[in-house]
Amino acid sequence: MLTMDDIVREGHPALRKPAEEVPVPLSEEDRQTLEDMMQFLRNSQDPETAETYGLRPGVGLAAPQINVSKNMFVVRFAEEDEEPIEMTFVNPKIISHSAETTHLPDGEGCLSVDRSVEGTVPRYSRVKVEATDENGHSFTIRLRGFFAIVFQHEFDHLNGIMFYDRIDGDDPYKEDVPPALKVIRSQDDTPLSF
Ligand code: UDB
Ligand code: ZN
Repeated sequence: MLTMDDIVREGHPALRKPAEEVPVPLSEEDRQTLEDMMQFLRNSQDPETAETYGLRPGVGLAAPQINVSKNMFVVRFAEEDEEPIEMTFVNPKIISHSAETTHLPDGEGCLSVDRSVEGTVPRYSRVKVEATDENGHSFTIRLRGFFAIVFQHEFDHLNGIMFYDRIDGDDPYKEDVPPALKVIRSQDDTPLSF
């Protein structure tokens, strides 16, 4: 099983490298990796298992965070008294998004970041996404609310972007700015995003 020891932390090059397209249909290895990632989220959300293994309760995990540089991630969360929603995104694309932006009032954290970072992270309020599931079937889905925020956080990991790249350094709690970025340049000076 995956534990916190399998999750790479800030400073690891896998977190800054754009991930590779996943061949479809998925290999047995890629499907197993996704299953292990989802099991990590389940374990981390189970208070007893989380306590036993020292897991932070995760709502999303992207493959680059376990040093697998592939375009895939898993998301899992439960609203009170509801069945948990589990979703796997392989080779996701944002087809369109709202003009409206949103943010979590208390900012964001990350399983790969062992410190708290002040400031809010602007996200699109709604995104329309095209992706492939773990069985190689493509689907389109509209996301809003917390789900849309988690999706965008994980999607950023596939492009080497960390949540704090999107916090305005001069005004960390600035409201209603588009989720654009200043160009971040990797060590070999190739732009990662714009
Ligand atoms: C998380 N969990 O899993 F608002 F029910 C975070 C950690 C880093 C704090 C473990 C989280 O935000 N849980 C949460 C938040 C709520 C309501 C609720 C549970 N991630 C995933 C991650 O690092 N993926 O790469 C960070 C989240 C910050 C915003 C979206 C993802
Ligand atoms: Zn993260």
